Amino acid sequence: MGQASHGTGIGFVSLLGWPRDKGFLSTMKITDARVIVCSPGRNFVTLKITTEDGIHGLGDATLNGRELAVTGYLSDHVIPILIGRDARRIEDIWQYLYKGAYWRRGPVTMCSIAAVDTALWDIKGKALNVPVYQLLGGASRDGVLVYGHASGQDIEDTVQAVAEYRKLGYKAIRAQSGIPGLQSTYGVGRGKMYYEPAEKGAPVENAWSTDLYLNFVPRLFERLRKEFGEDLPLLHDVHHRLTPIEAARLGKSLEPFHLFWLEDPVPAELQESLRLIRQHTTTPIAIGEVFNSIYDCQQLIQEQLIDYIRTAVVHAGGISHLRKIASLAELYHVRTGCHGATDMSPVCMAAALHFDLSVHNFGIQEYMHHAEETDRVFSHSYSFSDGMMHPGDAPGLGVDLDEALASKYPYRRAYLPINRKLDGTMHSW
Ligand code: EZ4
Ligand code: CO
Repeated sequence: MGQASHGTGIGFVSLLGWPRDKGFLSTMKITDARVIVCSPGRNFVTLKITTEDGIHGLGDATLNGRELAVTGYLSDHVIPILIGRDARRIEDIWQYLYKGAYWRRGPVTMCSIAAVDTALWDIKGKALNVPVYQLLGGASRDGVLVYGHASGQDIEDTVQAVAEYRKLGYKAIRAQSGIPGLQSTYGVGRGKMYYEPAEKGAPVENAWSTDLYLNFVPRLFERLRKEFGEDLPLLHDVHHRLTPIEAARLGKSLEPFHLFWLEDPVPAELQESLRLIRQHTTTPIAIGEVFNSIYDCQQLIQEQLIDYIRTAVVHAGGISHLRKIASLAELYHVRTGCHGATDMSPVCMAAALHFDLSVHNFGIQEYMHHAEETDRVFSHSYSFSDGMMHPGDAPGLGVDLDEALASKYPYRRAYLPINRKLDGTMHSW
């Protein structure tokens, strides 16, 4: 029943007696949905849903390095069962795709559901002529605090990069630095204002030494505090590279420099491992950019093992699911800190900003501005000023996709780097 009976006039009468195919109001049927893959600076996957009244909505579906798996999931398995559904029933469609798949969770599934969910929020905003944040309860703050990425080849280079970010108005800054003795490290790449780790061809191989890293990082932050004083919020991303006891040592050694957060100190599949880190340090912990559901962070939140939850709209089931994660987190004094690197498209960035502006327990938003080609393909109403961002007041998400221009940037297979210890052992990147 459901879709097939729409408009036939033969009503299915449920056990409660309500003719389910009629509903209380008229419907707004989905008439078309398409996946647009483009590579303006880097690869992006976007879902575009159109309704019978001509309104369209966009959802980001980009899964860095595994983009076409999501494209196939959407085109082959989701779009055929979306056509004809009522675009206004966002929660019901979310549950239809989640429960209806039988198979639970996973990045490919959750990215696909996220894309549909995000596009439907965009459509609802446009249909009601309001920005999405107004549908989410309205603004809880005047603007969204963001942090930028400063990086350098060595400590002095990084000090300079942080100074440049301050000049640009940033009120919070993540600092990553090259380490003497290692050819490359996470977060230090092409260009000062921009870090895009995915490369064409086979994955680049980085070399790693935990010993060199652990000795080096406290020196970086000692120098940064000396230069910039006590008040500048500083962040650092470990990028899943330590064991729990190593992370405990790092957190402890960074305490004098009171970071805003230490990100992904360990790979977090083993959630109880965070207990060990917590026993040793008061450095705030942020985790979750690779998580795709509330079940991935339930223990971390309920045991208060983290301070910031980093799940992103595109990778964790869309605006609807992220709100549930935030509500759980709110109970436990955990705040949000959405992933916002360049491998999430401006559609995701806009969705994150609507979420950030509205959700009560917002903490901070990562912001790494996109390449110029990206911004030309995805024009957007969000803006940055004086360290803060705002999603703008355009109806819906406030992002448009120029499909003609997008078609000039065809997909190019690219991979994130891999990481090996100095003796060749495979390590987390
Ligand atoms: O390396 O998004 O905090 N930000 C990050 C990112 C990730 C990339 C991987 O696709 O860790 O820069
Ligand atoms: Co990170």
